[in-house]
Amino acid sequence: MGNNSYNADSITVLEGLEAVRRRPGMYIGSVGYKGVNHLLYEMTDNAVDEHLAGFCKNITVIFHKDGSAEVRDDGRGVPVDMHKMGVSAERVIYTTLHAGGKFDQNAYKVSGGLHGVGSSVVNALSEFLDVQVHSGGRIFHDRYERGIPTIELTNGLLPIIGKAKDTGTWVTFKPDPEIFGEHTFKISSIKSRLHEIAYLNPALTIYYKNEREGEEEEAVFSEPEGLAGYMKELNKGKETVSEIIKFSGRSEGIEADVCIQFNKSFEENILGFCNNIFNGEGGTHITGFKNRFTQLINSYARELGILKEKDENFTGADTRNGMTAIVCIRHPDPLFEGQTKTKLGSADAAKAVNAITNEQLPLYFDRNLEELKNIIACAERSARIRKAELKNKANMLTKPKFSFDSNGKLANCESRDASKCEIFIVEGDSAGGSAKTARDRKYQAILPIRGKILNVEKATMDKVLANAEIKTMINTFGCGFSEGYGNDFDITKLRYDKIIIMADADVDGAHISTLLMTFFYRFMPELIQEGHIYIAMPPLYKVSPSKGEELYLYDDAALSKYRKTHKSGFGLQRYKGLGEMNAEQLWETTMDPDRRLLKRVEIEDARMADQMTGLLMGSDVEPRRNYIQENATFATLDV
Ligand code: 1YM
Repeated sequence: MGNNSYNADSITVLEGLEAVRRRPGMYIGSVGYKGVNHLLYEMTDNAVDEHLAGFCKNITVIFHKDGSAEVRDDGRGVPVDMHKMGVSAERVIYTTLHAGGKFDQNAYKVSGGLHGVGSSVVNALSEFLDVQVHSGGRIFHDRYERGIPTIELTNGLLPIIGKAKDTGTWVTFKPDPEIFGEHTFKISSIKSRLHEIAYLNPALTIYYKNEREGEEEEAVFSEPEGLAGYMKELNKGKETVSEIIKFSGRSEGIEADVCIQFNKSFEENILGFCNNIFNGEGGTHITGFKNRFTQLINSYARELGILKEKDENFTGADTRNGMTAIVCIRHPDPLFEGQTKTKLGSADAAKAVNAITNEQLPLYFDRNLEELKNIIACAERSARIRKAELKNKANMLTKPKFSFDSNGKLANCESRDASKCEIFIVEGDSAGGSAKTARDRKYQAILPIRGKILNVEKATMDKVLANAEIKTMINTFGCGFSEGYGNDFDITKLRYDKIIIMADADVDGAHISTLLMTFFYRFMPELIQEGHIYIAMPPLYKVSPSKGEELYLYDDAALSKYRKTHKSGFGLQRYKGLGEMNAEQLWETTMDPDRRLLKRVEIEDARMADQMTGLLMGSDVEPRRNYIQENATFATLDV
């Protein structure tokens, strides 16, 4: 095929990219900051694929001042030679939707959803995209605007703009405001993702640089210890009761790396990854691992005489009491399902991980009997408490408390139509009082909580359940809880469509929100997954101009914007806490469904909160203060 056939095809090519621009959500999920981040992840995924193919060791990610991002890798460079379409292969890769051709031969591609079509999707949704390919001693250049090439080719090939000593691909792109409005990269999420990629790929180094005004910083993510390093991070500040156990294997064309360590907490924290993608909703790989682990522990416990003939088996939850684990698989053709398509659904993954665990873990236990005994002791402890709890729990949780202002605390709403009801969890009695006055009694319930709720990260299960605030929350929501001792959670019983955390817009408020998110993440994760948890966004400022209307401003960015248009002649009031607002103001700014701003808590926020509580509750005051101040506004809006 010659040039003409590409020209003819190029019409359909552009139509393809136009389809992406018309329905961006279909390709990248959202047009909020998550969509913007997704563009970056598509680019880094391509670079990570090149690493997995064995050709790239370093990836650089730079956020430029103009809102663009640049990703560089030192791989082979995107192919620039003539493609059968009659133009440089690079053009085909960036302009056609299914240019994953060669990629499909890679056994394991990272791309969780787009399977190599990523580059063209990013191109279609970018105001501009600039490519430099370093290969064969030369630098090739290409550029696009909203997916349309702006560089003229010579005989179908790219211009050469210089000599290169290295090889690799450098791509700079700017997410198109026509698609994403004002949304830009959420860099805190990107940084944790880059760090995660470094843990999952121990031979890869990732350089990160932010050049955006006021945000300048640099970091290097390199984790040669891999999953073991990740485990150390996850268990930081916890008292461990076993070594880090690591094993790997291959079964049915699926590779798995598993890392396990027990600590003295009573919780279970198992992270699943498939092809470098975090599976927030778990999936078959985790199920396969859990099932086999429980079977192994039970059979060892019997073999060692710890479980007698008359004893019943440990439950799955017993055997995972105090377990942190990372299950990381590579699958040639994974299937994702669930609310957010982050749950691994491939049935063969369960079988494979089950088989690999069964083959590898006994090799470790047979050589490390003491470790095995420590781990069985965790299961025994859990079983003991479970039996004691069973009696206790019956007393604690069966009494339905659903009355008006029970304990003098909950002010319930009148309606029993859960789909219309919402509950505000308010810190402090005084703010709680204003909220009770301000609310719409028909649909809005108020649950004041006193002080800081127990840090569920640190507390043992029995303490958690004995805590008054937590008991009240479990009773009030109506759907039980899930952790450890059997899963009693039933989301269909939820009495409120929205559970809204309302805390001060300051350091302590951020802390309380973090603790509550950790609680939900641990005990009622489905509430987050199904989108029932929100954070209320009280205003930070009220401006009162000498003429014109008073205005509430919700963040510092809004204030600087306001200052630009109103040089002087306005009063400025800064709200430090909810308590400073009277009931009417509280209603207008934070509670009225027609005017308020709510931020829906995503499982990612909660996962970060979960990892943050260690930091927040630790004894190091200084890093904690820094963290909270940097992140007091972590609830960025994605509306
Ligand atoms: C900053 C983004 O895209 N790097 C990259 C992409 C490719 C290659 C190398 C590559 C792959 C292969 C052969 C192969 C791509 N290749 C293709 C296609 N970095 C970035 N680095 N040679 C080079 O997979 O066989 C698409 S992307 F289509 F050619 F395979």
